[in-house]
Amino acid sequence: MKYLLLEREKDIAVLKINRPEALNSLNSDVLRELKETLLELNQDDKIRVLIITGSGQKAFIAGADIKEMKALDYDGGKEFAELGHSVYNLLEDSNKVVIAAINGFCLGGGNELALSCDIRLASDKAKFGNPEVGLGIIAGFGGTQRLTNIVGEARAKELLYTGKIIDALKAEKIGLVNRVVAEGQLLEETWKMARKIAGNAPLAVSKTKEAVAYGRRKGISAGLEREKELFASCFETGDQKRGMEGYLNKIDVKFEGK
Ligand code: DAK
Repeated sequence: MKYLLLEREKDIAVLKINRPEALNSLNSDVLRELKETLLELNQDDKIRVLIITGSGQKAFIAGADIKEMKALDYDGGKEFAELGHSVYNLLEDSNKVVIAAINGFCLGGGNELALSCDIRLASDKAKFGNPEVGLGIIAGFGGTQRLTNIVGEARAKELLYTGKIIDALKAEKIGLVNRVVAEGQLLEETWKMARKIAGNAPLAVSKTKEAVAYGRRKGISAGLEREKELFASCFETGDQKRGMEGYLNKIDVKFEGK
């Protein structure tokens, strides 16, 4: 792969967008590589948590590649949108927990990619925004929907209509990111969270992710119904027996994902 670096350590993988000369902006080659890698990772049952970050000190992802987009016509725009949406849906629906470690500029399509992840941790140097309307386009990689779901309609509209850039503390204040940490500690803190999640019962974690997504898509009543079914299905797993025996006998448990 030309633009991605993938590392694995036991049950955690780190995927780095590696195009620092263009602030890790997403051209169609980067998006195609992302799609291929996410499809492969989804088949890998050993990986439980995926961390996504950007290469270099300056940017997580400074958006979709403006140089490439400039030449697009309607059909080209549609093709680009299909590709982008397929990647972002793969992230959102991944059977892994996906954590974005946001190390710098997180703009446009970069912010939309972060919004497709389960959890966002940001360095105190990170900057966020969706400046698309200043370029004559909309936040078309899911931004109008996911930003609204995550920060609420009023805040999403303000960001999407003004295109303004906000700092990490403001992003934390409005719920765009889970937590802000000192720049030098971003990866360490992200790993800590990843290990904590990876140490829990994998099926229980992925069923939780499924229940949350189900309710978001189909509404709360359907989500509550689905939650009941998923809860019941936990009692068919060995990990439920292991987890509860471990608790009652005061011993640490190694979950097996079965
Ligand atoms: N695209 C292409 N190149 C980029 C880029 C981008 N988004 N962002 C930065 N670069 C390149 C710069 O052109 C420069 O390249 P050279 O001139 O050295 O060749 C290099 O990265 C370093 O950037 P700067 O020299 O500009 O660095 P500064 O520190 O001065 O400024 C900056 C950093 C992040 C403030 C600035 O680079 C900037 O404003 N970048 C653009 C940010 C932006 O507007 N991002 C949003 C892009 S629009 C779609 C749906 C959605 C989208 C697209 C399609 N469909 C449904 C089809 C999404 C659109 C977007 O994301």
